[in-house]
Formats: sequence, C-alpha cells, structure tokens
Amino acid sequence: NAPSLAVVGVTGAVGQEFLSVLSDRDFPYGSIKMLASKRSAGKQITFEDRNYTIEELTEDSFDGVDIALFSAGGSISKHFGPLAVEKGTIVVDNSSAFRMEEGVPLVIPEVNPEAMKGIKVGMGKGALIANPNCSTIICLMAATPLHRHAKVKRMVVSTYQAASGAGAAAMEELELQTREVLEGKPPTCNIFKQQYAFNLFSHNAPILSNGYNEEEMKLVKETRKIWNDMDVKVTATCIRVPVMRAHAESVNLQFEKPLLEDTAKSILKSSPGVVVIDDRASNHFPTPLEVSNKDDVAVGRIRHDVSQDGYSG
Ligand code: 2RA
Repeated sequence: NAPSLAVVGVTGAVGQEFLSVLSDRDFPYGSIKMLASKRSAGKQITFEDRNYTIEELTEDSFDGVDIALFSAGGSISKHFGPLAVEKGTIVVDNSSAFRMEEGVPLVIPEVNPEAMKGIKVGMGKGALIANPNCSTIICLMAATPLHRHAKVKRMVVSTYQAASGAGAAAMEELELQTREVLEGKPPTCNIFKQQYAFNLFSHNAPILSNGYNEEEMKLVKETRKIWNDMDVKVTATCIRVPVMRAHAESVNLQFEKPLLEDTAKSILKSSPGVVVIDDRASNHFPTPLEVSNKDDVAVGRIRHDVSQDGYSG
C-alpha cells in the first residue's frame, strides 16, 4: 500500500517545493502530515484539492510515518531526524546536518542511487538519506557522466546563485528592494546586510579559516563523497546574484583521459536529468528564466579549454 508521508518545514520555500514535486510526479502516498514550528501549527494548507491542518513538529510526529522529507534547518534535522529513524521512518534530509557523516548516504538519484542500497520503504526499518547542497547537485548532474567516462582530475566551479537558495524571505526582499531602488527609496536590507537588487556579492555563508566560505567547501567535500574519490581536486567560488530562481554555474573540468567536445556533448545529451541548450549560431544557452520551475539541469557553452596543451583553438 502507498506509503505515509510527512513534510517537515512545510511552510518554507523547499517545503513548498517538496509538495509541488510530489504532485508533479504523482507520487503515491496513503497519507501526508504537514509539519512545521509552533508558529505555523493550526494554519490550513490545501494540497491536491484537500485541506490539511499544519501540525507542530514534536517527537511523536513520526509514529506510523514511512517517509519524512526534512527541510527545516540543520538543528531541527539533527534533533528530529534520528528520532524519526528510530520510529522506522526513512528520512530524506535536505539540511547539511548529516551529509558528511560516515555511513549516511549522500544521494543524487540520477547520479548515485546505489548509495541507497538496502534502504526499503515499508519494512519498518528506518534510515536517513542526506540530500546534497543544491549547488553540488546541479554541478554533479552534468559533471558525473563525464567523470565516469574520462575521470575528472580537477574541477573549478564558479556559481551564480539565485535568491531562492536563501529562502522565501530572500526572494521577497529582492523584489521589494528592486521596487524601492527604482522608486529612488533606500533598499530594505534585512536578510543580506547589503543591497542585493542590481548588485551581486560573495555568497552569504560564513568564511572559514582557509578563506573559503561554507558553501564553497560543501561543493568540495560533497563532490569527493559522492564520487567516492578523495583525490579529485575541486575548488569553488560561490556568488549570490540578483536572480529569483535557478542557480547557474560555470564548471571547468580537467580529465585524466582525453575527452572530445562532441563526445562530451553526446554523453550529456544522454544523461538522466540533463538537457543540452548549446546553440552557438543564435548564441542561445541556458538561462535561469528558461529553466526555472523545471527539474532538468540545462547545460551549454560546452567547449574544449583553449588554455590546455595541444589545442590551438
Ligand atoms: C544557497 N545552496 O543557495 C544554498 C542553500 N540552499 O544559499
């Protein structure tokens, strides 16, 4: 019979995305619990033409729940995730709380589903599956098929991250600031302590002792875990740009074995969850507006790196 679900953090931007993806993919479920903080408990939410009352997340929320989707911050996942697993629930955690934990599968379904082997719904045996950071996911959806063909030696990533990654409030503030600036008013800066509209800045994650921010080191560490390759060289620079949805990235890959441009393009065209938009004649390549609210990762500007030896360009 169809699994019983729970969505933890249902009022947040990702919680809302959970619901739209469940609906878009016609995911079979027997029941669904809408869980959030005390502040939201009691509010009504309509999903698939049914009304639900949001319940406060408590330690008893997971009795009889087969699958729980978490996106309510790392501290909530840290506290309630293991409790849900003890109740026999399979937890899919969008936070960074357990991603690098030994023995916790860090999974992109189109890339490394085998990492979830042994986890089965409805067997009463709980488990926790960690969802990688969004900038890691979109990078590896494209880089992994190429890595498996010609083994990546070094990956240099620059990200151009949308407001959506910082949540619903950041998206609202970007819109508000844009209006304020156009009306000649001082911008409201509550989320990011600087103007975001008509601006861009280094990602808002804390800077670590090595000069990288947490977002950049997530890309480095999560790539190595997902590829199970502690030697691959990865470096990243993450930027927040004034775009509502859909992160963009520039990914430069150096391979152990030769990989021709056309071979790379055909590998990407046949990779699950990837679409190639690479029309040089009309200078048409992926844009955030074109890919917003779609599941596939769009890839373009595929070309040989002219700085590499043996290429005259
Ligand atoms: C961000 N990837 O964009 C992070 C968290 N969603 O801020």
